[in-house]
Amino acid sequence: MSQLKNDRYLRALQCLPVDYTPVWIMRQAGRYLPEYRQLRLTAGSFMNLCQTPELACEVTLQPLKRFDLDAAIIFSDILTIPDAMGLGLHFETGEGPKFIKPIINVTDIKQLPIPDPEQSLKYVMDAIRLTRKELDGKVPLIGFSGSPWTLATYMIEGGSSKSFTKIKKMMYSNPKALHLLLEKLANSVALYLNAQIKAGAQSIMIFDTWGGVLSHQSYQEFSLYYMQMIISELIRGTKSADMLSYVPVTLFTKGGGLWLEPIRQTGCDAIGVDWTVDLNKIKSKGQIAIQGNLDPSVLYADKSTIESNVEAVLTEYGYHNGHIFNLGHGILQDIPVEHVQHFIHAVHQQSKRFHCD
Ligand code: 1CP
Repeated sequence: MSQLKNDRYLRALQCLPVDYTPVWIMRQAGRYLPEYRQLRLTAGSFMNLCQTPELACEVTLQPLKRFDLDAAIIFSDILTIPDAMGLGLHFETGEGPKFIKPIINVTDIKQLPIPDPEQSLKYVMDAIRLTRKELDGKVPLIGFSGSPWTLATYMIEGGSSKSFTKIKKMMYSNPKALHLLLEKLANSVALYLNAQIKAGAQSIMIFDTWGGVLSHQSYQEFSLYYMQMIISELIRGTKSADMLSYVPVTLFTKGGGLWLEPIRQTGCDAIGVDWTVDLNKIKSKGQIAIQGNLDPSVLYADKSTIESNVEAVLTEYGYHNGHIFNLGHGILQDIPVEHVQHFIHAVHQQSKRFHCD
């Protein structure tokens, strides 16, 4: 296995000293890049991009060819699991994801299989194996999954939602059925992530994009509980001087700023936070890593505004170890590519002074 040439991201995840703050961008491979749009056109569909390892690998590497990023994230989607469970995922042009067979009742839930990741999701593992080879130790490769709650929202709503009425109706009228679904998803996600680790993922991120729509109590019961279950089942290795012997886990609940302490108690290595969180107020800085949290819309601004907003986030985090710079959510699709360049450069340049011994 090749040596890692840039281990800043893995070091920051373990709250170890670094010379500058590592940065990567959620959804860094995607529609704001002209070369992505071009390849997506040739591939014919988004799912074809994901399911062809050579194409998924190429898309993963696209942002790294342009920018000095400190990590790569495998190009795929959180909805690969529901698709492998037989729900029939498709993307209509200009619209979000849709399922042909959404979950309607408990009978549907009972019939769902738990996918074998080396069978129906083998294309993800092949993409990881190929990308590790192509990266040749340049930066670490992140594997990922959606949280059970977030996956369940798409499976029950049948696609994207604003109000989450169908899943909330099930949550309050038939909580047992929802728990059965979440348990199946937690088992599937744990198998899927362990297979990604085995295939070569060097860090894991769990996207709980819709955990923030829950009440304080239901968040614990319907989202956090299952993420904790997954984390306890992951084969993460052991921490040692060799950064490659341990696979850290980042847990990101969008809108989860009020629940950082319960999130920390899941045993994750890093907490992803959105832009509503004041990094100044996080008490556990330096003990657990923090990823975030620039408002993605800041990247619409001019160079000096981007720089001053980067400076503000760095200053809020301060001189502690364990900061991974990122946006507070995915990059927006109409952000100019040069602005992304300024942003990454600004993080690297301006963060140096926060890391002097
Ligand atoms: O038309 C296209 O080209 C498809 C656009 C697209 C892309 C580029 C989708 C459909 N997914 C992706 C890639 C993707 N999705 C990655 C790639 C790796 C990266 O560079 O970061 C990742 C990590 C995801 C994860 C994902 N998919 C999440 C969690 C993170 C987040 O942004 O909240 C969610 C919620 C999805 C669902 C999904 N897939 C695609 C879309 C447009 C959506 C969101 C729909 C919605 O808003 O409900």
